[in-house]
Amino acid sequence: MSQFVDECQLNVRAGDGGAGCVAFRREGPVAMGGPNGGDGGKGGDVWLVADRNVASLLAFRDHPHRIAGNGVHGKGKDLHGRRGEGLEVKVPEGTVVRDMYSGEILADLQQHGDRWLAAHGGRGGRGNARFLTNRRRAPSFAEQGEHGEERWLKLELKLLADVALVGFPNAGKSTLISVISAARPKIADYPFTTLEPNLGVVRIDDATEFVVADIPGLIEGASEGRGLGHRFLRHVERARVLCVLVDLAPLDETSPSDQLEVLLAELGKYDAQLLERPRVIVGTKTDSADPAVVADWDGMVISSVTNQGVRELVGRLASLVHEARQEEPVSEGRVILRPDSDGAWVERVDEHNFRVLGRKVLRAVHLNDVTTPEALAYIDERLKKLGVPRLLARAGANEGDVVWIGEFSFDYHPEH
Ligand SMILES: Nc1nc2c(ncn2[C@@H]2O[C@H](COP(=O)(O)OP(=O)(O)OP(=O)(O)O)[C@@H](O)[C@H]2O)c(=O)[nH]1
Ligand SMILES: [Mg+2]
Repeated sequence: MSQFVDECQLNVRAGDGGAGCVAFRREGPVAMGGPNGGDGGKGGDVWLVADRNVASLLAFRDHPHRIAGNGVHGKGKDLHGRRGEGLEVKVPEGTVVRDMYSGEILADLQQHGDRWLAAHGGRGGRGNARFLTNRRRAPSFAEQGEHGEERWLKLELKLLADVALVGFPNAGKSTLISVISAARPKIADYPFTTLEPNLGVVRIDDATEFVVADIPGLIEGASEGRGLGHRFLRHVERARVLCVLVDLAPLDETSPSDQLEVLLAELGKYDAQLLERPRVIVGTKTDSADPAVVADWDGMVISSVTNQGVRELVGRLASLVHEARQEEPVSEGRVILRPDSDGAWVERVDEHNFRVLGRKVLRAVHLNDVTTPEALAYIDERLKKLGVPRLLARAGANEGDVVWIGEFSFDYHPEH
């Protein structure tokens, strides 16, 4: 039943932070005044937000990349760069987010409004004005902007039907779903062709999407377990809207009104609340039906062969689904937190190579210009504050070993 699980890959990239600026005030005759380089703006974050109007992961199939805006670089005269624009990616309720490589579950976005920070925007670099100290009157360096986080995610969704097609065997349910969605169930001119439910996603545009379930035909007595229908009434139970198909050209010539009566009775016997569910009743196969029968039928009609009435039916279903979604109570959206790994740790790569990990440590090197001695001294100070020398000593590093932080490497010199 893998078709009930929708899956896709999603690449999220947060914006890069803008770089800090190195600049100095000009004060009349004084060639160089104090530092006034502004900070870079923070890069935009990418959030995943559960939205009940999205029904599937189809939107990501062909377009798996989602990118937030970069922060703007700082300028002189203490001008800070603007923040990058954040991005909210709408996903269906019930979407489970995994890391694509490890498979680890990162978030479970259950209900409308639940949100999860998928990629952190890079911090903006600080301008040289921030590095002014008594000892450092004319700081000649500023921080780079931090790269925005980028990662591949795997999204999974158990599809739930918004609309259930209900009708006698052979009423044309599978044919209809094949016309309005990409589902391709088996279709044949004998009853009980469909043995397992089929789901199809009807996508009108980015904002309107719903899932339709084509279930095996119901017969009289289904609610007591006759035929195949009983097992599948569960799917009907969870659907927001019912679409009852009445065959206007039935093989056994059961009249449309008799069909409708039996179908509604079976639904009601299974669960009385199903009769309260919004529903559309539609006569099928108008193209091959007796015109007198069609004329007698008081309600919507379709032909999946000529497409007559199909567009109207889809529109009607979409608006009932939309109304039903709006009526569902919305609780306060939760923010799904992700474990914070701000601390630093050391991994031994091999005998003489060590790798230091942790967000703050990586930041200290990535944000800074590693080419000027002044900036290097500043990085050294930061690493000491974060306890990196102590961690290296504890991990067994010796004089002359190589220490990797991000893309940079340093020789290790223990403190005396
Ligand atoms: N002329 C005509 N035939 C149709 C139309 N819709 C379906 N049929 C035919 O009716 C027969 C049954 O259609 P299905 O879509 O398999 O019916 P079903 O409701 O899924 O049947 P079960 O799966 O057995 O419950 C097939 O031969 C279809 O080609 C229609 O609009 N016009
Ligand atoms: Mg069928």
